[in-house]
Amino acid sequence: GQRFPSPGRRKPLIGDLGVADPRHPLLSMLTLGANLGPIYEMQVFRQKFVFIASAELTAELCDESQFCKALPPAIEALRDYAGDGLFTARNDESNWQLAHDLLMPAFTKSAMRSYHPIMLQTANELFDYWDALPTDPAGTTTVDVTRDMTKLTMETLSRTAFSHDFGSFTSAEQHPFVSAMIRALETGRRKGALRTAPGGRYLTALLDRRNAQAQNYVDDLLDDLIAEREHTTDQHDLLGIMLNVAHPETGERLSPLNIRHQILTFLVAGHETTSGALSFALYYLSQHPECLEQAQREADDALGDDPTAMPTFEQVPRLRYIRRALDEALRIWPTVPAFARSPRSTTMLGGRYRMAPEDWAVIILAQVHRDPAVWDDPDSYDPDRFLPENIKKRPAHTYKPFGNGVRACIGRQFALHESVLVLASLLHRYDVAPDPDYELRVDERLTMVPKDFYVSLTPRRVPA
Ligand code: MNH
Repeated sequence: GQRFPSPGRRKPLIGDLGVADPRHPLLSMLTLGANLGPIYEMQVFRQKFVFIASAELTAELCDESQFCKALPPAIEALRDYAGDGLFTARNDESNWQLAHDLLMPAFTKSAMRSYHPIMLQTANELFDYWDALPTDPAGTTTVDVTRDMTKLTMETLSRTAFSHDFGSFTSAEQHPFVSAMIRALETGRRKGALRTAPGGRYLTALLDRRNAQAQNYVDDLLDDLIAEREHTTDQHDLLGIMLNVAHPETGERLSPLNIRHQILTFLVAGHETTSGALSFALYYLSQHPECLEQAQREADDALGDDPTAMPTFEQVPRLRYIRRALDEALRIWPTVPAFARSPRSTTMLGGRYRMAPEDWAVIILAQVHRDPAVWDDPDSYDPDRFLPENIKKRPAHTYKPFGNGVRACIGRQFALHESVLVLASLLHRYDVAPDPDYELRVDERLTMVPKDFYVSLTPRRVPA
């Protein structure tokens, strides 16, 4: 077939394997793919990967009439855990439509209204947890942002979706599920890379064996979550809907196995993504005093004199600057760093590149979101890029942190509501100071999050 530019010199057998950092495959693309143009490729063993770096080709791939979601090897490998759950389901698998139809009502505006008090309560527990940490004489405390945002989003998700308390704030350590999940995702990624290697079957079996303990832990946790609710009939959360609601037209229900797949999917998709978004937003705000000030002023104007006040449900969507600060953080660091697309029938992408239905291309979001054809000074942080008048000036499909079309993120409103609510409450309650020596480093799992990122928080007082 057709060859696209690729970084480095391809070696026999392993192909381009040596050129990318195996711990940061997608981050590697930001440097390796920097000068390769809008489309490039890498070959790992016998598997060829095609990458998309330009906004123009992305826009074309986002045309749902011609293209659809694809499952590249790393996502395909996750099917060993998440099966036909929403995220890893193939487009034509009947459980996708069934679960999508059943679960959409859990993501409507009125559903968000019912989650709002739980989100507030969970954020309050995070603040109480921070307030109980040791402080310096000025009352300032230093917090591990990504670790603690992960506690928060994990807890919010498990309480809203499964009415289950993970007890995340009772220990400084991360919840064992989080480490087990990271392990499983890492194993999945390696399995994806090794699938076509010589001895690949043996190597993937070895990886599975090394992951067995983490896998058992996750399995037990899923069993417990289901057992807690098995004999109840309520439909007030995601789990209740999955256990007790039949499709209004077909009368079909989710199978017990599929419910396990969905629980795991939501536990994984629903927390680290949002935690990363919150952490990157706080990183950029802490680095840009003028943005921080504007965000804090917006929170203060909405919430008044009491530093512990939090937004009402109706106030959250009106916190426009904080929302823009978040949108801009997700532009520079889209926490789901890539998604893949296939053509519905053989076509010429960009009028030049032949793609058949069995082909797929991986959109590298961080590259696309920094395409200089669309974004001025693309590496600089500027929330005002998301002012309505500026959004209008850009072509469609140039900003895709939540994916595209029918397979786009079902949790988008959930994530945005939670993030804006938490940022506003946090900035109203504390003054935020960055660690002056911190240089942003990014950890890559299935998602991207800032690494070892700390800020100093000083509780604000009611003005005299
Ligand atoms: Mn989410 C799909 C990004 C928060 C549950 N999510 C996707 C996709 C992207 C994405 C991109 C599409 C991937 C693809 O095309 O292969 N999601 C995010 C980001 C955040 C996020 C950047 C936070 C910020 N996601 C959430 C939350 C939940 C969630 C919160 C659940 C409460 N996401 C999903 C599910 C899917 C998905 C489920 C799969 C949807 C489908 O295919 O039907």
